[in-house]
Amino acid sequence: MSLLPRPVSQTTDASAPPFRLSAHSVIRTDPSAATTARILAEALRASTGFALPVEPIGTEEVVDSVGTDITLSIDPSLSTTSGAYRLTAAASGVEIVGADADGVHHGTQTLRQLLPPDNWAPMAGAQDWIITATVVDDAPRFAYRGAMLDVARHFFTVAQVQRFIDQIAALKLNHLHLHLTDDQGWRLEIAGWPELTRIGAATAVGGGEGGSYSADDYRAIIEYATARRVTIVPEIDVPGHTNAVLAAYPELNPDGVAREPYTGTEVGFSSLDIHAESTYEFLDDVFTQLAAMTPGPYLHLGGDEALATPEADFLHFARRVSELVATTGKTAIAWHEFGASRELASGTIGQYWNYVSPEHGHADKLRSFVDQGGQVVMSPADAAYLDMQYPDIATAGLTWADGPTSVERSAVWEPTDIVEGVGEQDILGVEAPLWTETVPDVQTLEFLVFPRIASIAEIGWSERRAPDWSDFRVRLAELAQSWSAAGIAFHRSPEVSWL
Ligand code: TNX
Repeated sequence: MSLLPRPVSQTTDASAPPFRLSAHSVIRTDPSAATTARILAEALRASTGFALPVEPIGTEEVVDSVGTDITLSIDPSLSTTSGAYRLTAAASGVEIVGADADGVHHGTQTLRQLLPPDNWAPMAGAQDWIITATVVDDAPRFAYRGAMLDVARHFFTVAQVQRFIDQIAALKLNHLHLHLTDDQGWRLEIAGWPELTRIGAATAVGGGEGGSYSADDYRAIIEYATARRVTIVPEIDVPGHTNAVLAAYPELNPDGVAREPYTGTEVGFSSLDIHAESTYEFLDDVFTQLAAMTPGPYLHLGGDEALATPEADFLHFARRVSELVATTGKTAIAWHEFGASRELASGTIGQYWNYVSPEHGHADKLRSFVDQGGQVVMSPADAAYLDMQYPDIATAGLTWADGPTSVERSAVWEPTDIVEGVGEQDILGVEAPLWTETVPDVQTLEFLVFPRIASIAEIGWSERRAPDWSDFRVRLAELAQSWSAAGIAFHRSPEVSWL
């Protein structure tokens, strides 16, 4: 099997005896990779039916050494790049050495791509679990490789988010941005603000019942993600996209009157009251609590499409709120509109959503984050947005970002070629967002996300090269066999010769 994302190097020796996973195989692990070992063992037990005990390295007995073990270890001297690993598969066993715990985790994802795709199928039944003798040396290009899930327009349960985490982690993505609030819903319980979830969470696009995460739910998502080396990036979108808050708390409106709940799909009509001190007291409480609940380094504060906020107010707000988030000890991330302010908290990260060829003004706003000591995350809407329609079928998705997005278009863009003056060192990484105005359920989610999520994985992970669609589409077809085995309802786009 070939690999996606493409590794730094892979050598394969078809003439050497292969590795064979068996009923005698043991997973041996360095203590600091024990969680990764447990997760690997649980997955492979489910498909192969083998016992696959997890044991510490160094407890082997000579009689045990039948050459079918998988060994996970950490060696910081392997590489200074977090996430780097080396995988060696031979008749004598599989060795995965990570530069750190992330590296071991990524190595186990490579292992699963090298095994027959049925290792993703529950109870796959008897077969030859063989890997051709191979050595993979690998490391990521960008530190931030993300997907975004909008749980505000339509709500997704903890179990559904966890399934999504498994799916992105398999592609070596390591950040999940949760868009937790929007006009149509507020999805996270905040102590002392019960109406946010009592009123603000009771709606969704199209009039569905909505939903929200309790503090325990949020913790369950965080723990699940952390075990899979995925950092949760929570977003509270302000000052626009705030109708749900304004419906929940009349006192946050300039006229003191609660807004009507909203279940449509327009954007740009709501705004917090920029001049009321109560707005900042509210936000201080929300972001302080969110920081305490979130182990990752980032809090996303939105900032997009604040079309109902006068420009001077927006600049004032951007300065204050980026400062307020920085005060929590986290690094703020904002959509690139915040770059209109030249007084952001130093180090604020900008997330770019305009096109691969920037329209007027957008590039300047992104560059402003770099000028102010921050990095950027690239999510060009016409290539990276997962909620755009496919060209061949209009059942779900939007078309505003230069029409439908083909799988090829999602795969062939280069992050450093978009905004002049924003180069490799300025780019923290890439992210593919799924907005969910047209996504009411998991089936639609998987249809839009797969296969295009593989493109962001490759662009974020693999070394820069001239895009090679003909090579990518062949590896994509192989990868999709594991999606079929896992029961993922991916879109069988006519651009790819599915196997
Ligand atoms: C724009 S681009 C939005 C979202 C919508 C999305 C739909 C950006 C940061 N915001 O509010 O859901 O388009 O594609």
